Amino acid sequence: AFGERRAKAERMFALMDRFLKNDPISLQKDILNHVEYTVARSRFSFDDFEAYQGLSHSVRDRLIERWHDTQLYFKRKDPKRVYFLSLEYLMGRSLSNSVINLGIRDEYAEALSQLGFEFEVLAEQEGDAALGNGGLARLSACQMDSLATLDYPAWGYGLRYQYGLFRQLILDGFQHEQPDYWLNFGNPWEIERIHVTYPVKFYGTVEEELLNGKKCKVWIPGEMVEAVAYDNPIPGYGTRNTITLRLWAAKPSDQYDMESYNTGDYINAVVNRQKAETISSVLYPDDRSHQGKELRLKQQYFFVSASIQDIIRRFKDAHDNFDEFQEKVALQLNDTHPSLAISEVMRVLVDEENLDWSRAWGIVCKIFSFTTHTVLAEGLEKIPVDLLGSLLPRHLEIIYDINFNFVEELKKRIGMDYNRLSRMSIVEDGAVKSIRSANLSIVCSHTVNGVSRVHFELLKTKLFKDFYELWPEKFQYKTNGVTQRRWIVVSNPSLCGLISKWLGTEAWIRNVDLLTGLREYAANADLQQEWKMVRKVNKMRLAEYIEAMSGLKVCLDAMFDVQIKRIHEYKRQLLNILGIIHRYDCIKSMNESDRRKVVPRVCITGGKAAPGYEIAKKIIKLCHAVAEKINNDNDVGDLLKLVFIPDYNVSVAELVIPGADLSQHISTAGHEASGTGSMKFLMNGSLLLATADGSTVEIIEEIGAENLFLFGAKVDEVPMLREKGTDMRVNLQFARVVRMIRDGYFGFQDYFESLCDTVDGGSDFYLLGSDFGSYLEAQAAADKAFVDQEKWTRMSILSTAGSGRFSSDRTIQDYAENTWGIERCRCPF
Ligand code: GPK
Repeated sequence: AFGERRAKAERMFALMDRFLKNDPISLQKDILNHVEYTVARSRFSFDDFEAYQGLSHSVRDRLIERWHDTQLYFKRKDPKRVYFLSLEYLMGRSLSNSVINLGIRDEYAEALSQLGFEFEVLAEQEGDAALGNGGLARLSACQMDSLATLDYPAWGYGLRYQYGLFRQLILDGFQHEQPDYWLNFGNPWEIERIHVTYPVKFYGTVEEELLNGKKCKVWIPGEMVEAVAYDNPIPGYGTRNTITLRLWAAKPSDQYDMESYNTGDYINAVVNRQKAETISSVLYPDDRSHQGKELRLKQQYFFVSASIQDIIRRFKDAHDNFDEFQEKVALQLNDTHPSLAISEVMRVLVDEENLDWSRAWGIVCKIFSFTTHTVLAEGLEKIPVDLLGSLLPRHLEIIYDINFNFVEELKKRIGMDYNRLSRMSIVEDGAVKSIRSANLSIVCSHTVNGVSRVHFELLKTKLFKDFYELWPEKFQYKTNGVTQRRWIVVSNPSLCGLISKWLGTEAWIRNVDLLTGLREYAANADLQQEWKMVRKVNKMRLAEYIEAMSGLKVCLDAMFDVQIKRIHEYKRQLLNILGIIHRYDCIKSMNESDRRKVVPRVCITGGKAAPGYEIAKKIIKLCHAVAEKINNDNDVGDLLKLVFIPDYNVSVAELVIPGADLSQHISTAGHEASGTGSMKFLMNGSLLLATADGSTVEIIEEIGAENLFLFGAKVDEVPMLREKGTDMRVNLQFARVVRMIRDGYFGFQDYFESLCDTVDGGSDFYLLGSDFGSYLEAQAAADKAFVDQEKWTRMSILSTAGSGRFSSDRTIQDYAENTWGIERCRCPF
């Protein structure tokens, strides 16, 4: 039988093209075939979008080839794998990234040009995959790219939301949210796996049964849905390795609701069935605040349960018992969102695989690692016990048991210190009894990671102090990084070419430490000249976009000053706007000759506010109100412009970041766990204007304090300053700009009142008032540096040259070696 199967496989293989060819003629053929047979358009008449579809399907074929080989190779080698569990991924577009990582960008460009198309134009046809909110979600995407490139045997798991992050529509300066039904136009980057499905259970009761004389728990579910896998191949750069991001979609379960069809109400039965799909329908758009919503908890369990079943199935395909489980499986919790995975693994091992509790617990403690992305206790997730008990009754029992054992152990270690015991308990006995997901994750993980050194210090001394004192060896940090493939090679091709030319190699694309080689040319006049040209081209691209979008013409000689990120009070977009008002006010009061000395600025801002975050929405409106005033003031002209870029997302970032001269990262010290936007700007040679927060402290170490504009209170000064409060009688400049808003200078007087209240009148929690003076000084220093273009360009080159440490390749290698214990597994070409 084996011989026959083999002969059949050989026969089929002989019929196939073994490897798709990548010469321009073959590529043209493949694109046209896809236009005709996949997209079903006539090859004599198709538009740019259809050409994009044909093109991306031909790329997809090439991805699949490598992906099959990689998966087969992993299967044969059976290495320890890391499973990255994350509820959010901000992938953005895939086309350019894929052809670059496959190493066939130029071949495609040529093939398309022979067909009368331009690669860039077709690439613009693609919509973003926005299955996440902000930094945390984009970090997952960067890390997937690094995992593939560094040949690590890794899987990403997540949810296939039908609606990604809302689209931001600005009407009259106010944010409106529109649904992002991103799958409307098809998605060539995923492969539906109709046979990879798992049942996921909810609700019901737990009963005790006797099995072979042993008592065991049986969960009788009240509802069941099916999880279907959608695989997104992630190609590495300079390697054949192509790993899997497996996203789960919810479908009605056939097994479960056969019953309801016998009641005669056929229509209602079908309609009810369809409700299962709501589980994976929409991404929660609140960056970091979650209020114990049932649907959210269902999403978390749905994706965790399907992933764990998949992981255990894969393990059991190659092993007959669990002895080696911890040698083959590492589970990474991206924040606490997937923390139900802990109780799920316990449940499967104990209730379904019949392991003893203590053996299962021994395994759990060796496989989980947890990364936290927050600084604030308020940011920590809590699950109301009532909610958990009704949705997942068995999991609640298991978590109670884990907590009981933990607290007993703790009493032996620290005695009857009730305050401390209650702080550390996984169960919180408050007005609403709840599960502290972070405590659960710390107790059950072998390693807890922070995302920058400053963050790590705060974890040890504040947020997780009690746990750090108990288990200091569990705590580590891995400073975040971003992928230079997406953030230089894809988004800034001219800079990419320039770097390779001066380094004499493209090797930095896989080994980013080589960027330091640029340092020796930082003052070289030729490099400086070419560097300025590249920057100008990118500014032009951005200026065109701004004009197309808003009708505003901006001057290319002005300093492009950018702040783009999610809108949050702690990120202090308001400080930026107050600074702009101050600049405007100064210009207004100048005479002609003083005006001639002003360095012209184009201030560019953008970002989404969570739909329910009122103050953040007011900040967006204020930005528009101020822009309206400034941009229409003839006294000001080109000296100052303010633009809000609507609907900020990954592809907008790819356009904006390379065009920035200056970028702002100005959170109140001690509030930004890391920050990753700054790293993308740094790589692209934008100078930073920043506070000593998050990863900025490490950026300073790499590039030197003289190469960025630093200001504001330090982490350890913040509590004292908060106590003191801002004295408006001393802080006259600050008082004046806030007064202008209060007096209705920009209109909407009543609407902005509560926004002004957050920074004056003694509250000013984020210290805008006390940092204002030094903020203005840093801005003045930036103006001064900009006048000296030679100095500015040198600083810009040194920024790129010092950005190597902030590659996600470094972060991922550190995780692999020091947290997951996995090794590279490179599929032969
Ligand atoms: C942190 F807690 C959270 C969250 O819910 N969402 C999110 O994007 C960010 N983050 C931090 O705010 C950044 O400082 C950090 O760089 C990023 O996560 C990645 O670690």
